[in-house]
Amino acid sequence: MATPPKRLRGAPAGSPLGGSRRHRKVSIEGNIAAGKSTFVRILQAASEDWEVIPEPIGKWCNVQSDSSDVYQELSSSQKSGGNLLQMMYDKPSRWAYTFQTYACLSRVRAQLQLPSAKLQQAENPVQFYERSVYSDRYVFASKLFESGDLLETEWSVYQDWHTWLLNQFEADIALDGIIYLRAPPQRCMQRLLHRGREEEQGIPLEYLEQLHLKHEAWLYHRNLRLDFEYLGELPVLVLDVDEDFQSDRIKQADIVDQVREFLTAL
Ligand code: UDP
Ligand code: D5M
Ligand code: MG
Repeated sequence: MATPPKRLRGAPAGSPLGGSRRHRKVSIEGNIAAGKSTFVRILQAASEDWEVIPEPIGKWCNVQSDSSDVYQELSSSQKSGGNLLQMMYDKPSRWAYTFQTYACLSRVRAQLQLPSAKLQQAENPVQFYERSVYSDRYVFASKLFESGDLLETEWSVYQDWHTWLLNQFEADIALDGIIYLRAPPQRCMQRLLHRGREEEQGIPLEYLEQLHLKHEAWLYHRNLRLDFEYLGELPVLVLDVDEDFQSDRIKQADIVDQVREFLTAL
């Protein structure tokens, strides 16, 4: 199911960030362990014109300082800022805000990433991101505020800088479309356990259910109040990924066809 495009966004043709040919920017959204990374690997292999920017989860699990002179003199234990993902799951009331600042910084960087030289030569270049600055806010931060892990003041401060920052960068980070990988929370839980990422082993089904409702309101029912005007009109392709697609070549080909069709309309 795809909603029709109402308005074109993204870096204008000829902009330094857009390259000589204007590339499309599409975010892949979905619950934890819905299958986003698996999905983008399939896209990466499907076309020379498509480039994937993965979620920087490695950075969140091993936070590093910068490469200043002071940093060079630190011992390796001093250098490691720790596993922020683990810290957030262990004590969300302490670490949720810090996590949101770092997640958003990584995503802004990702969404500003210039297309590779190869992509700049492509006929119909597309960059796919695993999640976006918008899921950070409308799925995770919003949920963490509702559960009391972000305090009222933290949530206000977060929204203030998030809106300001994205408005400053809008021309360069704006998306052209979203692909929503839709799966029941129980299926995501099954995949999460199968993946076995250590930091996530204590996640209860209830958390996935809450995140699912956020995704549904935002991308399926589309009745979430959004602070960025263009976002409400952005084309969304909804793909049902309840059934396994990782080991089904026919399903994968069908998914790629649906993505191609979606892209032609952007
Ligand atoms: N997975 C699966 N079948 C699928 C898609 C994914 O078994 O059709 C598995 C995948 O191998 C991984 C887990 O589900 O072990 C979560 O997938 P992924 O990391 O792609 O999810 P993400 O968190 O990135 O959405
Ligand atoms: O998502 C990677 C992991 O990171 C998963 O445990 C969810 C978590 N995550 C991602 N973004 C956020 C924000 N903004 N807040 C809190 N937690 C977040 P995966 O879906 O497994 O690829
Ligand atoms: Mg992933």
